[in-house]
Amino acid sequence: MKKIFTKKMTILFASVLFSGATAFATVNIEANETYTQNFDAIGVDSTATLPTGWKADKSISVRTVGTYTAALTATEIAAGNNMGTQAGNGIYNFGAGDFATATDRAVGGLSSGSKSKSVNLYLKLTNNGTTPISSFTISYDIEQYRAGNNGKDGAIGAGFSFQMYYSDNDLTYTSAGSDFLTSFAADATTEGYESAPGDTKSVVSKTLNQPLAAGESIYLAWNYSVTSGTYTSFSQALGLDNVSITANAATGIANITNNATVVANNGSIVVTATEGAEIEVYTTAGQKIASAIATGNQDIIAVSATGIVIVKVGTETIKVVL
Ligand SMILES: [Ca+2]
Ligand SMILES: [Ca+2]
Repeated sequence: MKKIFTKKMTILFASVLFSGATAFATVNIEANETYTQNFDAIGVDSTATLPTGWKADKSISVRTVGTYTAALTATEIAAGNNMGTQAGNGIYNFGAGDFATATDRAVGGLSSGSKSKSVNLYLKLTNNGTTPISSFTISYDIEQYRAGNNGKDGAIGAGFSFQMYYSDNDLTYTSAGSDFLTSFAADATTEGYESAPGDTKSVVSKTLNQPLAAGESIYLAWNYSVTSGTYTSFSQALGLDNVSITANAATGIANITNNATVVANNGSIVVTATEGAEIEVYTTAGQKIASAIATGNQDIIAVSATGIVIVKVGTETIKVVL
């Protein structure tokens, strides 16, 4: 009798954990897989639920990323053709065409003079494979749903941009650089398009050089904000669409023990080993060029050498090609 009771309690506990799974929503990806997202499945509602693994937020600070954890799971407002000059600020569900019926959707933002100075779209990616991912090849479109002159007294302002960021802890976000910056020059007028989107700029097959160990997660954030300065009236409405992310397999990957892997990645050695294990990197001539103590997580060791190097983890060695 006692045993049966324990089993029931275990099942109950497991189902409670499972019902809370949406709180831990993520997009699973493994080496050599490609994930795509066109947002069309979110439908036409103003408050459309974002796809699994996606979140959004807004803030009153320009060019500022928040956190995936605290962000929202739905859009706030919808627009498409003929977006109004007085359209409200916030997190948008854009339709390419009539906002109430268009099947091609995108998500993004619109600033006002004092609110939604940043709108962020977040994606959590988890490596659910058994091998490390060395980097990501990423493509997406930024679509413009309203023109804006962004200028005081009719002058032409700075215009708006989307900048992609990344984070391995959802606390500190780092800009992914100019390859992932999409800027729109301010327009002559502030008005919607008869046929939206009025303009599209694409990021095509750019490399995000961030490795991701098996079982670990990386967070991406697309920040919509004014390109420079803090003046955000007469804003441009921009949305994100057609995201494609390929997880690149590591070259020179080696399982050197049951619980350690070594990967060469663009000038770095990426080691995942038991905490406390001694890591040493040697040239083929036997000169030690780097060393570290394993943290138990993914350790990235910068190496200036090219070609073959020898990596020693604990008592085992492996050759990798940089
Ligand atoms: Ca589109
Ligand atoms: Ca779409």
